[in-house]
Amino acid sequence: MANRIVTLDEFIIKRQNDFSYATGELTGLLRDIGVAAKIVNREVNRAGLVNILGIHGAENSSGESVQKLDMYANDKLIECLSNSGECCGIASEENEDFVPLKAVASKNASYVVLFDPLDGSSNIDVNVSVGTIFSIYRRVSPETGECSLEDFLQKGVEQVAAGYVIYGTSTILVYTTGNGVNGFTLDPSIGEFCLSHRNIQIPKTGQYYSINQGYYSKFDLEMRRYIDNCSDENLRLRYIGTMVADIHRILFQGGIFLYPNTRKYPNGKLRLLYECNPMSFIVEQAGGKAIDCRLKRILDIKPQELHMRSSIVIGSPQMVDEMKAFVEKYSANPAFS
Ligand code: P6P
Repeated sequence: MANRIVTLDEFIIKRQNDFSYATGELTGLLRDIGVAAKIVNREVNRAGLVNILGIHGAENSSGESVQKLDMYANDKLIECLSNSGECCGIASEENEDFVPLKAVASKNASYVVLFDPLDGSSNIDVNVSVGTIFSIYRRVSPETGECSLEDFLQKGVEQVAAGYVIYGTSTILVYTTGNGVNGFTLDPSIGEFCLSHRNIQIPKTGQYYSINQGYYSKFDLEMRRYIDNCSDENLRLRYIGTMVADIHRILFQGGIFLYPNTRKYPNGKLRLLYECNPMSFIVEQAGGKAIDCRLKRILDIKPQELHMRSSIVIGSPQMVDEMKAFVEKYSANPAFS
């Protein structure tokens, strides 16, 4: 039947054979993330009504003031993952260090989850889309004890699953376990994420480029020349200021998103572990590419610390290749010539 509803739970269970580890483990994790997303969605939608807007007063590990909704989303994700029994630890943009979780059952949990609980939080107060980004690894430390930092500092190629939720005109959860990318739209009338975008394939090229043009004078020469070229090619600039929303558009319509290194952020602003790696896994699984401004594949970067930043160029494969050719042609860096 063409229009039969397929819920996220049903889809995960049907596809758990794709997952090379013990069946059921990933199902539990993804289900719990889906529950957290529904709870966060409810509060994001109510944020304008309930007094949870405004600055929470705390600061996160990157020295940015934390909005109350950030903390709420963070707490809900930790709570839901603690219940799963499959997660032995989490790392979050909002937590300085990783947080070991005591497995609910006596079993020793096998996975760690990293997340940005509410990406684009500066947009919350002005009703612009925000998102949640998550990244799942199988632990590498002995399953008998607590998780350790090495479980979290794995290369992006080691991810077993990654996804995001975009809280926009509708709430959509997009995820991959390494066998393609699928999207689920939340139907509030039944409280279920329902399959809405099967086997997402990013267009090979596109008409959009997404970058904070305000930093133009602070980019390296080759980046400024590439941006000029985008303008010469009559590409359209779209920049929301929420990474999830900017890349979600590109995933469906084609294009390229760039957050290069600047003077303020010499290694780029976006965090490797819970922003760049999961978004890169998803985009690569949809047929796209993701590199940093030194032209290194994002998923091959060895993390040095939890909140490590990276520059990123991500999107349609032909456009990323064109940008790479530009850097190789115009960069003064001998490494590229
Ligand atoms: P800028 C949001 O704070 C965020 O982490 C990403 O979601 C977004 O792409 C970027 O920062 C926006 O940064 O410097 O353009 O405001």
